[in-house]
Amino acid sequence: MFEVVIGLGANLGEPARAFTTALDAFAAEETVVSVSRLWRTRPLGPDQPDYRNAAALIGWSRALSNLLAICQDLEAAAGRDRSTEEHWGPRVLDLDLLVARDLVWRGAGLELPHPRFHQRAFALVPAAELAPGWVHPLMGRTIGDLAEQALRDDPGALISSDPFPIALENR
Ligand code: A4P
Ligand code: MG
Repeated sequence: MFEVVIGLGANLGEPARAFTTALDAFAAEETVVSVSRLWRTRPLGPDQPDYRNAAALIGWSRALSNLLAICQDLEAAAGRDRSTEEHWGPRVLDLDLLVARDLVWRGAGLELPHPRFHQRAFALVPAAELAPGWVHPLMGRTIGDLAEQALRDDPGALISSDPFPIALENR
C-alpha cells in the first residue's frame, strides 16, 4: 500500500467542482484519507488568473503508474487538452503525484517526489496540512519545514484559504 499526497490545481472553470469530481473518483477506487483546505494562490508562470490549490492523502494498493493514468484521464474528462496548452499556463485541472512518503522513483513518465514539489508553496502548504512530519526523501527535511521555508522565501505565494467546500462521499 502506497500513501500518496496528490496536489490539485486549477484556474479555469470551476476548480472546486473539478477537485470534488476527482476526489470522488479516487474514493470510488481506493481510500481518500484526508483533504486539505482549498487555497487561493498566486499564479506561477505567465500572466493568468489566480489558482485554487489543494492536496489529498490517498492510500493506493496498485501501481503508481496506474494512479497517474487515472489522474490524466480525470484531467482530460475535466476538459484539459495538453496539445494546445501553454507551458505553466491556465488549466481546468492539474493532478500531480507530489510525494509517496519515502519512495524515490525516477521513471520516464513518473518522478517521485515531484521534481518541483520542494520549491513550491502552493504544493507544500496544502501537503503540510496532511503530512507535516513526512521527511522529503531527497531533501532530508520535513514537508512542514519545507512549507515554512517556501513561505518565508515567497510570502505572497498564498493568498487565502477556506475549508474544502463540498462534502465528499466515502471519505
Ligand atoms: N510526470 C512526472 N512525474 C510526475 C508526477 N509526480 N506527477 C510527468 C504528475 N506528473 C508527472 O505534466 C507533464 C508530465 O509530467 C506528464 O506527462 C507526466 O508523465 P503535465 O501535467 O502534463 O504538465 P504540467 O502540469 O503543465 O507540467 P509541470 O511542469 O509538471 O507543471 P507544474 O509543475 O505542475 O506547474 N501556479 C499556482 N499558483 N498553482 C499551480 O498549481 N501549476 C502550474 C503547473 C504552474 N503554475 C501554478 C500551478
Ligand atoms: Mg501536472
